[in-house]
Amino acid sequence: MAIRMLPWSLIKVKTHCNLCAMQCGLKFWVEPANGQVIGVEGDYDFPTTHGLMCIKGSVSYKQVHHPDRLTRPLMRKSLSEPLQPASWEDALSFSAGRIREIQAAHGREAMGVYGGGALTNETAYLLGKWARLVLKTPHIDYNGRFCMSSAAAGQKKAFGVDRGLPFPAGDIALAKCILLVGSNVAECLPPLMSYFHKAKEQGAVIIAVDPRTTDTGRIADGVLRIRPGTDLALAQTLLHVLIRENWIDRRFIAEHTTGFEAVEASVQACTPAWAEAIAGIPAPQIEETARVFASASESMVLTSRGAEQHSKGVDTVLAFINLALATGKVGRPGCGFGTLTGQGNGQGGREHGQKADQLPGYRDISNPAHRRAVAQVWGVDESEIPGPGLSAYELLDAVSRKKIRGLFVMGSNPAVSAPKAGPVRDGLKALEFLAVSDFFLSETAAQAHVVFPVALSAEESGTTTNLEGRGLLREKAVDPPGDARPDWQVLCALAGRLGRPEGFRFQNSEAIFNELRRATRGGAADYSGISYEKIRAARGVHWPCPSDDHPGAPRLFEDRRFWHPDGKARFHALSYRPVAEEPDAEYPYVLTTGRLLEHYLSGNQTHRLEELESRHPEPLAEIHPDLAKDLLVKTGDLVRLTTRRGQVALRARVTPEILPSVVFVPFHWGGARCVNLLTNPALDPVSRMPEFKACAVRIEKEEPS
Ligand SMILES: Nc1nc2c(c(=O)[nH]1)N[C@H]1C(S)=C(S)[C@@H](COP(=O)(O)OP(=O)(O)OC[C@H]3O[C@@H](n4cnc5c(=O)[nH]c(N)nc54)[C@H](O)[C@@H]3O)O[C@H]1N2
Ligand SMILES: Nc1nc2c(c(=O)[nH]1)N[C@H]1C(S)=C(S)[C@@H](COP(=O)(O)OP(=O)(O)OC[C@H]3O[C@@H](n4cnc5c(=O)[nH]c(N)nc54)[C@H](O)[C@@H]3O)O[C@H]1N2
Ligand code: SF4
Ligand SMILES: [Mo]
Repeated sequence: MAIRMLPWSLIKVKTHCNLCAMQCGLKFWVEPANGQVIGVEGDYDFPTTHGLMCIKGSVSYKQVHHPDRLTRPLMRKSLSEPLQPASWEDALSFSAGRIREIQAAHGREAMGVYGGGALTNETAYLLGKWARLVLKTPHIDYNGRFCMSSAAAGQKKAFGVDRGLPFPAGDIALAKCILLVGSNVAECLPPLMSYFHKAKEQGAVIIAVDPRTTDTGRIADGVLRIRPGTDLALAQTLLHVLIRENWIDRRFIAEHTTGFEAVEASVQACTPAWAEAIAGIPAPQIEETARVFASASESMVLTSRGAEQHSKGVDTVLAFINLALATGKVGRPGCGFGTLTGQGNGQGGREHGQKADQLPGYRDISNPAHRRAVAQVWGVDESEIPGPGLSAYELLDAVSRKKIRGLFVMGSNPAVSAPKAGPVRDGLKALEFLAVSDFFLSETAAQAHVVFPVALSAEESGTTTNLEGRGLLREKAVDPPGDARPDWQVLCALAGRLGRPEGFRFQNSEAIFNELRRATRGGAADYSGISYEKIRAARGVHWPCPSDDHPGAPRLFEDRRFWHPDGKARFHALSYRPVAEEPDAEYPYVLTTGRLLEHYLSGNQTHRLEELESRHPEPLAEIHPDLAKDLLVKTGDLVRLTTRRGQVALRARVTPEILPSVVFVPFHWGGARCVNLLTNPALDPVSRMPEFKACAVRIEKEEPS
């Protein structure tokens, strides 16, 4: 075997993985002679991940020089023509022309913008500013609506602030009991497992709540196999037991919270027998969970999308926060409630104004004082900033109803990731103008009139904020290929063509970040004291960081002061409600959806990498042996899944590690294998999160044709 020598001149550029919210610290190996990224290693100095990464991070650098990269703008006047390479000049002028025409004929609000949690803070900030000042439309939202919106709304209601983990990841290792609800850490945030392992070594009890026993469940001391969409009943009942046994901290409740009396009354009828009937978890397991949670010196509740992607996601989050508050297990190391953020910049992406109801610094677009603060930085009158717009699914639905006639998508692939994807795709196809910026041609970009080829994170510096609220810097390692440009340059160029260049003249992404710092000053997510230099020196700075000499705030609520004006956390009295679509005679099972280790979201970045694709080349429907027996199906056989919204045929994987009444399908595939052709867009009334995790499904054996 030939030994490949690494060039002596190899440069190692410190950066972070461009996929999930772990934002693993990596060093890209760059060969200076040809400006190629030729490898990667873990960065042992990055304090959150200590050199760890997952299989995706170990090969994701291969995106940089991938032959599928978009290197020239693509364009066509109508969908009946193929996309053709075009110059930037032509693509930008055509786009500006179409936008002008649409807005002249149908009003400003006929244009919509759809962003993503993968965008850097700089791009997310600029996209929000661009939608509101250049397009002057209220309709900008982003894919995080499908991701963190329920967790964010719950934390904001209860604590007055939303930072996914209000403590550093290292605190997980200090917990003695961890309730992990709807969270598959082992596949979705693999390096975070090191903290769970450490906690276990130090005697922690881990209880997972999931309809499946995943690799995460395998390290747990117990898995509560819950019926999808019933976590609220479990949380209510855990609180019932804590109160019944007097395992609550009345002093903490009196000093640091409000609203407990109403909550106490609201869980009176929530007995373990009641929860067993709803959630399918044996009553003794619920009693035991409450006992372990209460008796541990430090207990923690962590939720992820399994608990949150429901039409009652916010109430479910609030119910689990109630548990932490009632036991006083908040605000000291090893204790607390947290949500595990998903996308690379899922945290920063929801702070800087690409969400329909927000302005930078986690400000509220309906609050006059917040609007004035941002208007001042933008140099406009407050009245120039539009009000709140439509949420992500409602925006896509407005496309179907022709209320939105033109759409600009940056950093998302809704043709695969949106619920009820059939009508969403039809809507995208019927748009008068669709522009997409991406570095690979996604299923959404394939429906566009204009595709802007953009830089990957290795090709442009920019900041992200990881799952602990730590602002990070990804350093540029190489130049973008061909004519590809950073996202922010596309926005600035279009601003010029649309006659609004003021406020969109930047030399580099650091200049945008410096404006973002000013725009966030005084907001909840205050970045004003964070700078590129400071991040470089400290390997990240946690917000809030309100001044140059402030070190950042790894732990919120340390002095048990919460962010409501009175410093107290809020209990919320809740009442149980079932999933929007319960199984019945026609659709007798529950379909739930989620992730696999090897693929990332809509798969546009991972299907192209051989090492990942070969390990998981197709979506499999996980079903229990009892169900398989009834259907006369074995692993590898084709099954047809049918819901009220569509049909999908997939191969089955028979596994005892799922509830017999449930089918699990990963959502990383588009086309006819897209599970979102089946999912239910029933929305949470507060967060507008769709019910990705539970709908009624029929399953039949499909005879090969
Ligand atoms: N490999 C990989 N990693 C990723 C991603 C990826 O696509 N691939 N995406 C990133 C992103 S954006 C996100 S948001 C995170 C998501 O991270 P997770 O939320 O951990 O991932 P999911 O697989 O969506 O769901 C977690 C678990 O919820 C369970 N579940 C389903 N329904 C229910 C229910 O009703 N109640 C409960 N308690 N559990 C339920 C599923 O069986 C699943 O094991 O992962 C991030 N990391
Ligand atoms: N059934 C089901 N559906 C789900 C979920 C589920 O659990 N079940 N989970 C939901 C969740 S949590 C999420 S986060 C969404 C995510 O769903 P999507 O928003 O579709 O996520 P991605 O596949 O990451 O799409 C990002 C697109 O932007 C590109 N991209 C990445 N980085 C950049 C960048 O910096 N600039 C630009 N211009 N483009 C970039 C990628 O190549 C990709 O094409 O899916 C949701 N949909
Ligand atoms: S995908 Fe997530 S866990 Fe894997 S290397 Fe990238 S940031 Fe780390
Ligand atoms: Mo997500």
